[in-house]
Amino acid sequence: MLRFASVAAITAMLMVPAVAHDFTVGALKIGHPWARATPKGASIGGGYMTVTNTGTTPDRLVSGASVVSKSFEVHEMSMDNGVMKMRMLPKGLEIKPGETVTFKPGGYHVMFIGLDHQLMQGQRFKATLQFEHAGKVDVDFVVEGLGAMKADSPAHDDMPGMKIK
Ligand SMILES: [Cu+2]
Repeated sequence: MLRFASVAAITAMLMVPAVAHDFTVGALKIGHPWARATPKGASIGGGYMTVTNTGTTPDRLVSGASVVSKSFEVHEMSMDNGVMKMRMLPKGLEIKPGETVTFKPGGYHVMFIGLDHQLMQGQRFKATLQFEHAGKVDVDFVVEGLGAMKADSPAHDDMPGMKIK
């Protein structure tokens, strides 16, 4: 009896349709926004996602805001005298027509500056992305593990994560 029940439970879990964690504004599609868990006391955190421009004209991620931080910046990582450095992009980042830009650790990313609490794996929080032409869009960031390199926790499939706000 037990054996049958556990097989049924596993099958049922596999049957749960993965609800896409994508957002759309104008011709832009934002895929799987995620953030890394932060160490205790950290005041900054990184955010990642993909942005696809399905339109025929360029657009630009120029700024944003989040419910977990005082400010939000768009950054790039670049080599400077053999040292990997991050730099704020004052004019934001262009998304060319037909292009997908991947924000990922070690590359382009957004920064949550002035965190008001520690980000913990499995949490989700609201942020607003501001694009030059498409305008504003509210998204949910899912918090992955400390040092995560990509978004792969169950919370990402909209299973019940601990919503911060
Ligand atoms: Cu940065």
